[in-house]
Amino acid sequence: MATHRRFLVLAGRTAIAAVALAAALAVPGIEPAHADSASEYVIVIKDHRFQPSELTVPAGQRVKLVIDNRDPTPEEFESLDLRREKIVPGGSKATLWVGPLRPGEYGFVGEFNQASAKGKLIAK
Ligand SMILES: [Cu+2]
Repeated sequence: MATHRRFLVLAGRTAIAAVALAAALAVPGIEPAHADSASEYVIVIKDHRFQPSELTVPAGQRVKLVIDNRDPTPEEFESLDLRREKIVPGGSKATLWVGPLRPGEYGFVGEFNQASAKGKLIAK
């Protein structure tokens, strides 16, 4: 009986852990309900350059970035400042969320073409 009860306690803990894990894993997929096209910013990659290379976004709120890679080759959007990196295959778009950001400048590069693909986000 004692063994059985211990099993139930363990099973209960495992279930709680599983639920907690599922919740934790689900978090990156949850986007704020208020986010819409008003807070969406498009950065085009063309000829291994970002257009625009400087982009002003609102501080203090989540910002949706759409990286539109119009080159035929893949690029990796990478920002140590924003702690983001994302590979964007040639001819495709990728979405990433950043922020809420403190006011300031946040550099980013195209890791596969760092000589030309450079830019920064300015949060105001
Ligand atoms: Cu990288």
